[in-house]
Amino acid sequence: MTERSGNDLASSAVGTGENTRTGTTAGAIRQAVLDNLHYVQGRTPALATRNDWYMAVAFTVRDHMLDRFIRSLARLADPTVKIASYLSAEFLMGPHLGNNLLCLGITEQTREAVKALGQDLDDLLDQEEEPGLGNGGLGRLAACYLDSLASLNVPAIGYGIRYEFGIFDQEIRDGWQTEKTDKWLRLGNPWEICRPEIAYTVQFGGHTEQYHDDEGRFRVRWVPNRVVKGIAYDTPVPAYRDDTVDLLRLWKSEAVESFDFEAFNVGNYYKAVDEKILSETVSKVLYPNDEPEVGKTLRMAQQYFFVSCSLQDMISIQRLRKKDLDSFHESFAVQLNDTHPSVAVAELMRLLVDEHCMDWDRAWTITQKTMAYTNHTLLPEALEKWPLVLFRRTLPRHLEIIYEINRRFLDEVRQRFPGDDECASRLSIIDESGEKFVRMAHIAAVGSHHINGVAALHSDLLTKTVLKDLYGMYPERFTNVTNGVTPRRWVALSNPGLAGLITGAVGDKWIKHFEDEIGRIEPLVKDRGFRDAWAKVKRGNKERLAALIKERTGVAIDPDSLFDVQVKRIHEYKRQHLNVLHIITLYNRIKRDPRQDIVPRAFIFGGKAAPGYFMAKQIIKLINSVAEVVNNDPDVAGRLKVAFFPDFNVKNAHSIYPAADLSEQISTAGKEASGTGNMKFSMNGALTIGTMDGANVEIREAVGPENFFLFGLTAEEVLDLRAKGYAPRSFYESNANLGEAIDQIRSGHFSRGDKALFAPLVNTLLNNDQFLLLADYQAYIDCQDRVSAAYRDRESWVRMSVLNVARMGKFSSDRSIREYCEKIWNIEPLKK
Ligand code: F58
Repeated sequence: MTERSGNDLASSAVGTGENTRTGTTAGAIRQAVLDNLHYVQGRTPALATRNDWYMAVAFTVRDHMLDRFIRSLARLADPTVKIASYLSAEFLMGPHLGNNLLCLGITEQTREAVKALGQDLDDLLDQEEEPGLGNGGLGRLAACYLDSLASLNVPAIGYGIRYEFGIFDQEIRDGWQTEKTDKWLRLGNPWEICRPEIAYTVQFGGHTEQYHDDEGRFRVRWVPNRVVKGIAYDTPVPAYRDDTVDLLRLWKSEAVESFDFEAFNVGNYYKAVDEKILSETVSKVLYPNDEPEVGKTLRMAQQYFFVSCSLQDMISIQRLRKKDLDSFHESFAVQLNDTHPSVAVAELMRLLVDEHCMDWDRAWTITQKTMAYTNHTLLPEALEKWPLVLFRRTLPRHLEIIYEINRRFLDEVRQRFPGDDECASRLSIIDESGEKFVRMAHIAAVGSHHINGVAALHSDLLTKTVLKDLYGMYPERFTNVTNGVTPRRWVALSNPGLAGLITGAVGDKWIKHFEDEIGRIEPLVKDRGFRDAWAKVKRGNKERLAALIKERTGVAIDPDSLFDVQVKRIHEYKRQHLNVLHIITLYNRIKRDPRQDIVPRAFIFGGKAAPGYFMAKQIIKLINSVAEVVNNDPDVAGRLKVAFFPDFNVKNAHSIYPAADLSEQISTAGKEASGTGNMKFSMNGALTIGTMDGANVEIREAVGPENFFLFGLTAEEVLDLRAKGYAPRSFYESNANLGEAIDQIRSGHFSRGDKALFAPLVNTLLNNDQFLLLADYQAYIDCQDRVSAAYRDRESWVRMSVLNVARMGKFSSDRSIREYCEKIWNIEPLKK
């Protein structure tokens, strides 16, 4: 490699194959890393920190994507191309470096290149701080979908918020969760490109005025009392081994004028600074709750802020295409990821009618042809609604527009169901039963051409429960798209051992065409050598996880034990405490007969609790309290171990899913919309113990009922039991083992004698067991006994494990995205 000047460097990069900036040999990559270390980080190798090296490698990898990124961006201006706009308040992308290397196909060369520079690629991968811009499944789904959109060559933009602080970092202190601010931008973010010139103003508050314009038309003017600016930050999202690089565009809020020099005097100067701080708070922090926040002005401001920037951006792309707004819906398919962006319905109407003088009916047709809404919950309390008073104060013009939409909608309702005032008030976008609210699911549904749930059972239950009346009104709009996860990140990247084994056996097409190709490993289930290699991969993954758990928690677990894993947000409906009741039951069996032969298990938990969710925090404390007793009891002799892995996030998940033997998917039937962790586990060869809930139903059908441990009440039985009158105490009183476990928790057996500690949890179970733990307890224990028996026959277990992976093709997010394209967006993936 020759020495080059800075100018050479700038001009040599564009579009050529084997130059020093984007060449793919180890030598070229090595030189490019050195150049970036020098020209971007401003460091010599001798003084470079690990972060400097990470940044230099990251910039090198980004350089490799830019040419294709620029070309993909240019394609957005092509008027014949329809763009999928995925609007989501959360994108939980996970670390970028490893995934981008994988997609570009330069991991091994890069490993060699950094080795020649005295660095270890795994250390540099570990250096990356992941952007935790999401709470859980919903945000991670958005990230998997972007991966699939790119890999299927669908022109797409993910629009969201560039939170300065993402989901909090979780630490465990004395068994309790504590929260630390997530300062993910502290050391710089090499993946984003700030585009200060792509900026839009967003208005808040104030009032509206009616007037007639020069042509005598009735118009409304919105006079806001606050204005902020949204700046675009662009992150490339590469296809797996293909040319498309899609766009994740996140908005950061700023003051419109950072300093008002005109009015420079002491008083106004401080006012200007205050204004700047206030403006920047809009995108400051992700709300860490897994249920909607009612009445938080800032949360509502965040939603409107990113929706308005995104729609203005689409309009400006439409202008770039030299097309008028009459064909907006032909250029954009907007997907609303839950109701968080649903103010988009009113905002698009405002932009078309108020700002672009379109007549109402035309604007409404375009809006409905543009929007589609995905629902992610069946919990009635999780359906978003905003207090009307707050809505009027923050978005006065939008409230007027919503009233007009509602007036027309209710006319339709009354025509359809004449005389049924009850029905009209249930359907109304405005809830007037008490304090007035705007029902966001209703505005989303009324303004959309399609409404979908995220698993077959969920979509079906939606039409019978929380969206029943809307279904009665618009049955043709309802459909299902079962969730999926990307096999790139969740198998190829995070489980290199398994990926290598599969590729060695059937080639590597499965990574791009999981749905069609992964089934090719099924015949190998009969191959002894393949099964042994399979078991060896799992064993290696378990050893690595055991070492990590030792390092993070101090708990030593035996890689030969059954790894029984439950990782997900902590929530009562997900029933982590049912899992705990099983642990206590096994513990009691050992205490009764310490010498009995039991299957050793390591119970691994992970997940964050919303900071204000008292019961979820109790559950974390309970897990750690039971762990303390069980892990240290000499009678147990290490045969049961319990570990709470702190700070479950995408990076940690990479180590956890591949090491699991058993996947816990034990929510109360009818509560989990889909689940996606269930898919990640099964794709990595874990067997599932689960209820008939969410996508478990479809996973079981796909992998075969004989390869799935099913237990518990069905959604229908849950409803029946509740209707009959569910008395949890009767289960407690009639089941000795259950009674014993609950009494132990209550008596302080796991809390050093502190009887008060878990009283709230025990009282809830005994008196108000909403999630039917006690009703499902015995079925769960019996099923776990079947799991243990099955695990004793390792040969058969490995066979089931292979079959699980072989039959998971359907759960690739590529399949989900193809369905969105066909059923909802009317987009054909671009042919190359
Ligand atoms: C999840 N929802 C569902 N919401 O619970 C899960 O079953 C499903 O698989 C997943 O969506 C993807 O469809 C979820 O993660 C949130 O995190 C919201 C964040 C904002 C506040 C309300 C909850």
